[in-house]
Amino acid sequence: MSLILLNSPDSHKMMQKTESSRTCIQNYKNMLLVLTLIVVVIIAVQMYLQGCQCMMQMYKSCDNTNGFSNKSKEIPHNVPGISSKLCADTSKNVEHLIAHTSSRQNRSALPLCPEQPPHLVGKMNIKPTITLQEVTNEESLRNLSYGGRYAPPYCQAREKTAIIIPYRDRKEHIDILVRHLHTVLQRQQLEYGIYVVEMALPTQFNRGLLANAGVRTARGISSYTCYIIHDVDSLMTDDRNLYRCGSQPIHFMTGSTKYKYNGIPYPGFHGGIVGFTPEQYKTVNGFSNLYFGWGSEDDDLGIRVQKSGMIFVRPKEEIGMYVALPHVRDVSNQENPNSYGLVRNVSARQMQDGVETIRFKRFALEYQQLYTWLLIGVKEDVIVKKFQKYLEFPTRG
Ligand code: UD2
Ligand code: MN
Repeated sequence: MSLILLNSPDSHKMMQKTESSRTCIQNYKNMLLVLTLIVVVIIAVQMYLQGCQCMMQMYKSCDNTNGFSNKSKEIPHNVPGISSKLCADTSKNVEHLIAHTSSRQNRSALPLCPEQPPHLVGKMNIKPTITLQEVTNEESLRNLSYGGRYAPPYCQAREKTAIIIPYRDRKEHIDILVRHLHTVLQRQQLEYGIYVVEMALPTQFNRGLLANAGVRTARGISSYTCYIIHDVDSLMTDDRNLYRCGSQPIHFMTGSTKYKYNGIPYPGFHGGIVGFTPEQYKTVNGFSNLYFGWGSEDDDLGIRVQKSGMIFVRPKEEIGMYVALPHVRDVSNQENPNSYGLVRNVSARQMQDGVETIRFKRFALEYQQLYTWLLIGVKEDVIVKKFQKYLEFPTRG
């Protein structure tokens, strides 16, 4: 049957038709192929670009800062709970944070929050025995974004504050403090982020250096307008003590149960909680990095402020009262034998020893639910080497 058809004129026409429809189908197939290829290329380029971004964020998260060799880039084995996987996990959180930040890009359309936050309660009933249950306000925790960040939903905050908490091994304290802060700072209508800055063992604790590392990290994450360095064990008792900055550096504490609510222990006292604008912090060059162990880094800071032509201001006495959570002296924060000498030569080293010259290695940066956690490592001998002559001042007694 097919042979007969082939020889007829009709069969010729049909063959031509079949041939042209084949060509048509072939063209169609080619077009589809080209289109698919284009889509695949677009997707691949996008994935590549995203990959680069993640790698950059991962690198940032595990970055080391100033002066440490590449050899010391690995996470040391003696840091409890830290593994190299942490960096990958951290980068995931960074993506959330980026997504969150971009969803906020239209904040500038909101009206400015009122000068006086309308929902403040004034004096709060806080006791040194406060429990986790008593301090927890679920709603304030639900409002948070990754890394313990918050911005008022209906108005533009007047201040963007980074709370920086030098920290080591005070789990009960940090759990209570951050919950208390989230409740109060949201009532104060601040835009804020909380940074818990921890120092890896075995180095003696260094509160000033941790504050500087916290500022360096926070300023790389967002453009804060106010840095507040905060003890882990001090809770504000009056929410009119606004965590904003001013034209002069602020010492927020006018008294504490630690000092029997009896004012500050001496006139030049600047311990507990202090606040600086980025410009002020830069001008005084932050804290000294040389105070390993307990004591006097706050006095050094007071001298820096004074030598820079500024003064520390405080809120009204009744507003600046704090409750101190009880503790004993920490084993890895023994009284610093060099502090007596160091506070006597602040201006000689102020500009070479501070936030801009700090040397530390970033072991981890994690955007946790209630705060951003930073773990750093430092080498005391590397840090003090250049300043040895200042440590050799005769000690007390
Ligand atoms: C006073 C000051 C404090 C600081 C210190 C001397 C007050 C209210 N505070 O605190 O600002 O000048 O003297 O260095 O007077 N930390 C840890 N883990 C440690 C050690 C310290 O988390 O193992 C942190 C924590 O944030 C703590 C802060 O460092 O609140 C100060 O250390 P402290 O509480 O042991 O010293 P304290 O109470 O004498
Ligand atoms: Mn304390």
